Amino acid sequence: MARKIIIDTDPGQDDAVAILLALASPEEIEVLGITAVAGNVPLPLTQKNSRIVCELADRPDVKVFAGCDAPMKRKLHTAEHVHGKTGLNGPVLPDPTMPLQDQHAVDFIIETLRAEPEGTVTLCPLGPLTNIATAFEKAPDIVSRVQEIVLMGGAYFEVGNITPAAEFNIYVDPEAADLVFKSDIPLVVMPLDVTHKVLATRPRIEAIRALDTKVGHAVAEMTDFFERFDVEKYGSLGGPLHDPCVTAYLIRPEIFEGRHINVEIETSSELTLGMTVADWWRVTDRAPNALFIGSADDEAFFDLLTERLGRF
Ligand SMILES: [Ca+2]
Repeated sequence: MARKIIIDTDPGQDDAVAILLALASPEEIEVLGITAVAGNVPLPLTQKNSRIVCELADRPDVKVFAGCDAPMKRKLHTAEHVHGKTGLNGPVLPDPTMPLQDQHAVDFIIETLRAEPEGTVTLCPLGPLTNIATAFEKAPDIVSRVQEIVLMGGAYFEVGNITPAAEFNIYVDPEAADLVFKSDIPLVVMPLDVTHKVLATRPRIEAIRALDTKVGHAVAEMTDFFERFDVEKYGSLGGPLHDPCVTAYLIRPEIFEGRHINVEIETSSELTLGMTVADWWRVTDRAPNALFIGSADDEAFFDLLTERLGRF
């Protein structure tokens, strides 16, 4: 049976690929809705980009909701320097014609978790955790109803990409992340430690372009755009595909390996704000709260991604 999920997202080229991978995989994943949050770019763009991606997938029926436009307690930091001015720079895609839902994303999350049988809905945050934490704060009764949270965020060995100590999604709203990591919900975390091993190298991008479809060209152009920035920044062979690790995990968890450990979020230090303090070596007796992924079979990941994108 397909797993029911809500994708919480701030597209973002890699968010777009994660959404496409989910929508291409109905045997494993049923997308109940997409909730947009402010992150890589401001909310008016992330909700619009979410709809652009659904239309690219020929899925105007997917419900897209706009959520929080700023972190719980802080000013929004965005990442146009990575994703471009629109957040989806690279391909030229038409403005969406499908509607944005009237309901607030936070209320959709609450309503869905209350309506679906307990323990059957997985949350998939691909951006700052503001919508999720706000829903938990507003409706504490839904916390125990969540099956699992599979999220992209954090880093341990790769440390930080927005500050020397912090990964972007966690840094933008550390209070929200803290609330989620303390929720007692089973967590699967895709930190930079794994996403930096899943690189969109030139041959992999060309294999996707060679699908010679609307989606194949768009994804190749998105990863082209991403690659220019990341290759320069990290000196790597290609740009990391962060967010698709989340949806790939739902389809083929055996691609990934990690440790069940304690992970806590720094919320007060100015120097290390948003750091994911991961007890990888188990040097404390703090209780494990997350499956913290450290590696992936990157060949298997790109085989899966290319095969699924070829379905469009
Ligand atoms: Ca994202």
